[in-house]
Amino acid sequence: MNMSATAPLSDAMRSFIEGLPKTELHLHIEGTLEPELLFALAQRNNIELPYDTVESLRAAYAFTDLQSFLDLYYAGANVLRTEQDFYDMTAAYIAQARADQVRHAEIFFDPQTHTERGIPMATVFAGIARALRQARDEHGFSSVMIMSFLRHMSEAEAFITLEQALPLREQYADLWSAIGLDSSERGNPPEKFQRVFARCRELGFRVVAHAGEEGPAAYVSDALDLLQVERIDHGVRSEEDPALIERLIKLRMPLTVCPLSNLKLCVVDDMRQHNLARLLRAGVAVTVNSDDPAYFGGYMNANYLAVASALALSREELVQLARNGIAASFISTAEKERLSIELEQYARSH
Ligand code: ES4
Ligand code: ZN
Repeated sequence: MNMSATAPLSDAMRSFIEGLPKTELHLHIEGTLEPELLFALAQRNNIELPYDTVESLRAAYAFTDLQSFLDLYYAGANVLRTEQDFYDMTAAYIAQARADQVRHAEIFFDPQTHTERGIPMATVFAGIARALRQARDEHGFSSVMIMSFLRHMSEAEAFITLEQALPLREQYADLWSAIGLDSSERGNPPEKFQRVFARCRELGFRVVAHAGEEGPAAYVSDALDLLQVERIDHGVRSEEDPALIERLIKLRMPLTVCPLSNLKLCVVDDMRQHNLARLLRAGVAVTVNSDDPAYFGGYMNANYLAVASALALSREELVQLARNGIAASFISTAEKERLSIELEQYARSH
C-alpha cells in the first residue's frame, strides 16, 4: 500500500526547484565531510578508522536523536588535520552548493572540535577561507564564516576560543563577521553563554544561536532576550508557545530550518508532519537549509524537494522561502538587491 499522501513532484516543479537561486544560512562545514573524503583524509593522515568501508560508515548514519549524530560527527572531524584538509572539505561543499544554485552561503565552523585535538586555530581559518575566497574570485560565490561555540563546553572555554580567534580577525575580515552557538542543546541553555555573547556583540559581531531544535520554546525566547541573536537556527519547537510565534512574526525573526536534519534526528517522525509550511503560511520568516548534508541525506536541492513534495508547497511559497533566505542573510543591502533581482527574474520566467 502506498503510505504517501502526497503526489510525487512533477518534472516541471522539480526543475523549477533545482534552478531556483538560493542562499544557505545554516550549514556546518564539518557536516559536509562525505564518507569518501573522510576515508581519503584518514588515509592521507595515516589515521585508522573503526570502519572498513565507506559503505559501512554510511550505514552507521542511523540516528535516534541529536546526540547520537554529534558523537559520529565529532569522531569524523578527527581526520581533519592540515590546512589542505580544511580546504578540500570546503571546496567539495562549494561544488555541491553551486550545483544546487546556491549563490551565497553562511558557514558554521566549530574551532573547539579542532583546537581540543591540538590543531591550531590558524589552520582551521586558513583552509576554510582559502576555498571560500577562491570560490568568490572564480565564480562570484559569496560567503560568511560563522565561528560557533560548542554549548556542551563551558562559557570560560568559549571565552578562550574567542581570545584565540581575535588575532585572526583582521586577516579574515572579508569573511568572518558572525558568531554562533551549536552542539548538544538540552541542558545547555542560552543563559550559559550570556556573557560571552555580550562580548561578541560589543566587538561588533553578528550573533545567531541554535535553539528550539530539541530544546524547548523557552530556549528560543531566551536566545532572543539573553543572547540578542539576529536569527534562530532551527527554532521549530517555537510553535509550542503561540505568544512566541506572534513575537517571531512581528520581529520578522528568521528561523533557519533544516528539514532533512529534523527528519534524520527524529525531531519529526515524518516529513508530512513538518511545521515549515504552517510557519511560512502564518508569516514566520522561515528559510530552508541543509545543516549537515553529508550525514542527513542531502544538500540544498534535496531539502527543498523534500518539503515541496511532503508539504505540497506552491511555486510562490518556494520563491518566498528563497526570498526569506536573502532577507535573513548577512550581506550588504546592495548584494541583497542583486540576489533579489535574480530571484524575481527567475520566478517570472520559469
Ligand atoms: C548540529 Cl543539527 C545540529 N544541532 C546542533 N549542533 C550541531 N552541530 C552540527 N550539527
Ligand atoms: Zn545546525
